Amino acid sequence: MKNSYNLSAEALLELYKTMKRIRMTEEKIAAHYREDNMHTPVHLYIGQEAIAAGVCANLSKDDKLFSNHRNHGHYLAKGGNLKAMIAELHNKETGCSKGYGGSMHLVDNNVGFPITSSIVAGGVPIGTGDALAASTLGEGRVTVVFMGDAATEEGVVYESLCFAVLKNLPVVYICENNLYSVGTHLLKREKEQRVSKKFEGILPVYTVDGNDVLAVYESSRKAIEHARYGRGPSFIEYVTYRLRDHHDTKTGVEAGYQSQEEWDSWKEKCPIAAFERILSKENLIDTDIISGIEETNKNELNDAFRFAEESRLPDVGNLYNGLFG
Ligand SMILES: Cc1ncc(C[n+]2csc(CCOP(=O)(O)OP(=O)(O)O)c2C)c(N)n1
Ligand SMILES: [Mg+2]
Repeated sequence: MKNSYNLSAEALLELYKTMKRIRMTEEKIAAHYREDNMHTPVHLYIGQEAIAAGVCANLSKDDKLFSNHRNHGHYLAKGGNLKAMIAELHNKETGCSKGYGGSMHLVDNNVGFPITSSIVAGGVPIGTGDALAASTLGEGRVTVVFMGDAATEEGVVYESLCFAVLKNLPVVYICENNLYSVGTHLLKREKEQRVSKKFEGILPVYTVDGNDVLAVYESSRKAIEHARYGRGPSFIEYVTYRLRDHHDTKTGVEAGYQSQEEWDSWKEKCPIAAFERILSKENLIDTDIISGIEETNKNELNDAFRFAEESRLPDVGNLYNGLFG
């Protein structure tokens, strides 16, 4: 049965569960990071969960997602395996990238997660090339490329967008504008706070509240359908904020480049708390249901960490396997 949001109760709850699972995973990673068992930088996704959850709810496993350094949420929302992700962060052979990649290089062909580039904007031309392959081979699938606001400052993004338009490729570019590149605010780098403005005139662009999971779901649904039915690429800018430091577990306030007022105002706009209010108004959630979801996530996370800790490191003899040569 559909409600006023035009989504079934199950679909709404699924969006909530995905966000909650990502948040709890990131919090657990943060809590264990200082123990020094994860020899990898971690770029936490806390505060941005609505984007991965809303976009990926419109993708099938065959659709491909090209991510960036902040990829944990993208991987989980795309159907990635939690145990394999946590093992990868521990550099274990049971990791989704066999322990070779660490946090910034999650790869899983089982769920349409073919490569993750930590070069800012690196995934944009690669994803565009993948969309060319999908279109040439008539595969009927869609490619989604995630990038940050700073990635839009790289020339290769213009080249990729123009090429995708020229070839009418089935690709959706998702920009998570969290206002920062490491510790530098967007307005210290660019004249405009709306990064999609730069691409107007190249392809259809949209700017959407990235902390509103329903707005994310609906806007990406339209763009993904547009691409799937041969009507070409589009670019969506989701405005959001990360509530932790660029690649550490503290906050940007503690790191010294975000003001407490700014951080507080975005904490107020937490995408999960906002959606909880909507779901409880619709009588779809209550404290018991939330506790049940939290309990499930907690158990699943404990299992995943145990699995990672008990797994073996990769064999040094295999170091050169799986490389392009
Ligand atoms: C080409 C390149 N330049 C610089 C870096 C160092 N670097 C890593 S992440 C990052 C900031 C990226 O910001 P943004 O694209 O907005 O993504 P966010 O971290 O905010 O999610 C930078 C400058 C890099 N990895 N690649
Ligand atoms: Mg950014």
